[in-house]
Amino acid sequence: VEASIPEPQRDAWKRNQPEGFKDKDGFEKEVVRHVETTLARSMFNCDESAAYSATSLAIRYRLITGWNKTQQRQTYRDAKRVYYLSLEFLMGRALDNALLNVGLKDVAKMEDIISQEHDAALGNGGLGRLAACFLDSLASLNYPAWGYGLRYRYGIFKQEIIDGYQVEVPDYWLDFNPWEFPRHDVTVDIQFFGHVNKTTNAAGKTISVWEGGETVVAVAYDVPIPGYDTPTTNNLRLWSSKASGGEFDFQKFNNGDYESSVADQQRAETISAVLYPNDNLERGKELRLKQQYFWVAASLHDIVRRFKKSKRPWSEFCDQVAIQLNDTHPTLAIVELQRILIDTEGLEWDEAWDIVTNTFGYTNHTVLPEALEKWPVGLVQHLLPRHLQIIYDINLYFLQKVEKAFPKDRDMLRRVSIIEESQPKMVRMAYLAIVGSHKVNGVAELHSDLIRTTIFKDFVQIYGPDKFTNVTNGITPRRWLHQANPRLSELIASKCGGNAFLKDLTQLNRLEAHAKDPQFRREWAEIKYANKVRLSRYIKEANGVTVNPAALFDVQVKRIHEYKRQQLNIFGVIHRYLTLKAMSPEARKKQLPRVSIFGGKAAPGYWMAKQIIHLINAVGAVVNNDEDIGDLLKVIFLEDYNVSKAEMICPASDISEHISTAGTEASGTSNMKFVLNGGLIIGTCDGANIEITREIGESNIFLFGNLAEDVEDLRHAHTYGSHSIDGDLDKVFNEIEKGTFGSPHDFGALVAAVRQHGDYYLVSDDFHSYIQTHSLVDEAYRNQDEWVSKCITAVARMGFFTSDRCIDEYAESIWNVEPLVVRE
Ligand code: OAK
Repeated sequence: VEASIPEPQRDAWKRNQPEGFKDKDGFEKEVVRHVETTLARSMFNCDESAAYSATSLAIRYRLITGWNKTQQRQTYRDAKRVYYLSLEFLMGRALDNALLNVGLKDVAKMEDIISQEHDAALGNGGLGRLAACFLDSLASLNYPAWGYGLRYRYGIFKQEIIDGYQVEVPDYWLDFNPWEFPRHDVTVDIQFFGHVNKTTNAAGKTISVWEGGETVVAVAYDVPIPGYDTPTTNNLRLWSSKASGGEFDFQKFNNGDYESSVADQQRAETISAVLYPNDNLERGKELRLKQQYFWVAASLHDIVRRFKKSKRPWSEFCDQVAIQLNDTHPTLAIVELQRILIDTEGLEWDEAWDIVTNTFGYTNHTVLPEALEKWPVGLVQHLLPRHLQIIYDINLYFLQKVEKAFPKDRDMLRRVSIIEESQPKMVRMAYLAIVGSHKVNGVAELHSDLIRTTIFKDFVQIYGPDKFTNVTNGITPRRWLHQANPRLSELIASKCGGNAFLKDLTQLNRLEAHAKDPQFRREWAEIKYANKVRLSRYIKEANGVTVNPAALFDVQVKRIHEYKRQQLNIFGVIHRYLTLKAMSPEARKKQLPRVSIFGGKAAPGYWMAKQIIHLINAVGAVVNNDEDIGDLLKVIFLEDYNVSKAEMICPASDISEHISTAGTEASGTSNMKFVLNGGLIIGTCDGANIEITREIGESNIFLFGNLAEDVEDLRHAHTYGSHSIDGDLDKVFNEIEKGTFGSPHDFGALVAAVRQHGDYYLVSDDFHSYIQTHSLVDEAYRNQDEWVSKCITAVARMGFFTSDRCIDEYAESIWNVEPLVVRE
């Protein structure tokens, strides 16, 4: 680092190294200093919110020093960097994570202060949270890496439940954000609209010049990402949009055209104003495409600028830069880099295209047809005229190759064309991403197999199987075990030789020897119970319902989606309720008490998902107040599920539900979080459930339901054969229709989806097996010693599911990058 500082400044730098605090006293002094001089408040009226502000300001000082050094080191050593482009980073809270990662967690213990922090909720669900886990692992493994995203003014909406219905409230989270650093000097002008001119350049070559019609400025905001117990603090750069030419156009303003001058400003700021709240769904809105290009163009400009500083030839670009596309949202980056290379830098097409394809990797996160991005050609033409030309050229050269390789297969060209010849014509972003990348990966084995054999099978024919690979998802054990469940983490550490397992999760296997140790089991169970008590208190506060912490806690928290099948769960709950009601009081006394806990947001425009939320709440209102039932069954919907709530909920679950229709959930990552926190799973053979089963053993998981390979035939039979509904499910429907849970009209669509509309998600086909498997869960839970042993064994075998392992796999097989070890 020292050598990277120019001579005249080096001496001053050496003499003035920031010192920071070294112990608890020094830390406290810093906090008080911030309360009094940064916040300009007296310690007399330092409330918890001010304490949070001052504490985070004290801690961030430590981050900044490590961050500066990391950036200097990475620049000086000029090693290959990874750029992770994601439209979502679902970070959650930063303070607790920062305390842990920089090693100050023991200096400052303060739950009340930590809980003052607003979640950074710049994401919808799995895809965004995965990006956040990856940033943690990249830094913790010392990879030189940057994240690039958008700085939304509003993250995912806050969910309120009013009369059982979801109501969306804006999430303005930027009031006080000590974790971001505006870089008003790092800006990029981004163009939209306009037209393309052909001119001749100095070398006499005809080139295309894009004259944009509107310019918006991208301003960088940087967020430090500290690694756990490493000297690396990486950077997450988020772009914010603002009008070019300052706040508003003074010329217009002075001419009296106030409205239009303000309108320009607002149009520009709108680009980064709000996160689209859809999970696994693409709605094709113009503003969304603007967001994508704005973010991608700013990021590429930044990456190219950094590369050019190194004065290397273009042929070395892909030795210095690896760019990962988190789903197809950043696919325009492929086109933008090609445009920069041929239009601005004057490279020949083939040379440029070689660089482009060697730079990009594409991760697919869904096979759901409604989530596969397509943009109308006319819209792309209007917004990005030069890019559309390049897309057509990319497609032309690609199809020429395909035609050569498959001369007799005319239909192949139609099928794989990047342009879908529909009315209107569409650009197929996933195909563009495949053609422009050197590797394509799915996120769990089944999912990677499915993309190879279904949605992308023609491309496997064309490129061969090696271009398609699998990297099974993982989670960071720092946040999802140590931070979320400190007592369990401590107990594990006591048997695994300290905290080393947090950096090498396979060391959890040392727990296995203790799975049957009665004393260890007792301590384990006691921690689970305490976590359930904590959640029960929260439920009492938030929902006003008293739940028994000794009951079996059955949790399903995730985005509400028909394919994730919360409807199957609530129908199962109704079935349980009816079964209990039909019993004699004596028989009831022998039943195991249960708490069914739901949580999750529905996309605001997803009507069926909102019906599901309403039904859950309606069932809760009846069941929770039924005196016959008492503690035997409680149904809870937790409002506004988010990352910090997940940190409280995961440690408190006995069983969690991962029950998607087989073949629809690409991976799932909360399944991993629940098992790592000593809970078991009830699930289908889908996504990462399959690999979790392989790792932890079939006897430690409750699998049920039809397999992915049977789904197509079953759906076909629903439509063309006779479709009979499961008898128990029929009884549930009849009860709903009797009005037991309020006006049956309200839930008609949920029933009709199964009875009349082909039961696309196979709820009826899986119902019997689901109910039976829940009986097995009850039975297993009665034997607490056995149950706890299963939980311990499962945790011991979860080492594979750390995001550290994922990142090493990406680094080795896709990015070809290495950690930057510190030599100082
Ligand atoms: C969101 C928008 C478009 C496409 C996919 C998603 C998404 O969130 N997919 C989810 O990604 C997670 C991380 O890979 C997976 O674990 C989930 O199964 C998948 O639904």
